[in-house]
Amino acid sequence: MRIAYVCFSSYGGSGVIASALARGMADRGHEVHVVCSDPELHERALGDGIRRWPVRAAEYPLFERPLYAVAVAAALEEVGREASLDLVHVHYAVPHATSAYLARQMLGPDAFKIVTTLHGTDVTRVGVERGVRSVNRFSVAASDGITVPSAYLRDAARDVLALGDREIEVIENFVDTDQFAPAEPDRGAIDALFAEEEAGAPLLVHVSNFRPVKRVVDTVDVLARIREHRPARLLLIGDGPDRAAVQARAHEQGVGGAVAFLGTTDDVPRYVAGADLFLLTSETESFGLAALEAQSCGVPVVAYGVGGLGEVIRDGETGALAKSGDVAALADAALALLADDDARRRMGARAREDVLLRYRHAAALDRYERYYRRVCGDATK
Ligand code: GMT
Repeated sequence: MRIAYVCFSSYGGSGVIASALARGMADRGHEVHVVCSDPELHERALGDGIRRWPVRAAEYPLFERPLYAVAVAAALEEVGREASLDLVHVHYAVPHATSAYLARQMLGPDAFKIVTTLHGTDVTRVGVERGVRSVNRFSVAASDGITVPSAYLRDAARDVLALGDREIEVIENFVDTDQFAPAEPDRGAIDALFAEEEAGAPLLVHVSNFRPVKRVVDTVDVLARIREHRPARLLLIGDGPDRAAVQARAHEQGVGGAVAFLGTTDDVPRYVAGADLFLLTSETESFGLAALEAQSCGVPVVAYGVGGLGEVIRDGETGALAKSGDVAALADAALALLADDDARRRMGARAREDVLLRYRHAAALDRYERYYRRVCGDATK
């Protein structure tokens, strides 16, 4: 098949999934194109044999913002014309589903089929804002296929995007289980990130883009509560708008020496695999790719039980879930696991087994391939 993927370049699960899918489909012999603002950012994941189409959003003093949605449509129209596509698979509906729709209107109804994968806040937050909702609903409904990574998001999408009895396919996210694998912690490298007196203390790790929805400040509050009972440290990976607030909270709580900020890194698996526990404090999460990556490393996840996280983390088996916003309950769950090394290791081993059983890359590629064929029917060119 000839497939174009559309995704954001910024750090985020939807871009990770889109670029891994693009790579996997190219390896299976499909002709693959990727449309995004800055394909360089997905360079490592994409590799050779995939054609990149940068989005060139026009800026002009009259416009308050660059015309991103229009530029994605223009790029897709160009790919469609040159490559005679079978399928455009957009990741994150806003505004990609709209851009794909517009490109197809320009090229003609048989130009390509459109599959939209909804990822989270394109349904639960920005996708239902007043200035977006009607266009988002229309564009998602106009897609030939709709997929979501969890049953939770399927139900939410049906409800808030008013999709009626429209078929929505649940295809769970996946992880590279070789890249995210159990490994001996690099103790020297980890100790070097913290104050000297914290060396050797149990390690909690959190990875996110530090947006308000992740409630990263809560991770510091959880650490502070844990430290009322025993030593522990917290490694924060990633960057984003809330970073300064998190730093300020660590200072306020008097745990500055026990909190390290690594920023964005390509070395995420190395640090996650070295954790005793992974901490996730999001107020909503359609799936929680970071939790899946931790489980793939054999690290139990302690999280608020929101959105689709209950599908990814089996409470009491592969991790522990607490009521949303209940910092004390999260700290208690972490304390119980830190107090019992055997139980924690057993949980980590079960987490890894579960990932190998349910979330392998190859199995997800099979499912997407079957789905693409169903959507395209006999229409592949
Ligand atoms: O929805 C977002 O705010 C961004 C999006 C992203 O690009 O990372 O995150 C969503 O998609 C991920 C990949 O499917 C999921 O793992 C995240 O849980 C989901 N985020 C939210 O639902 C907040």
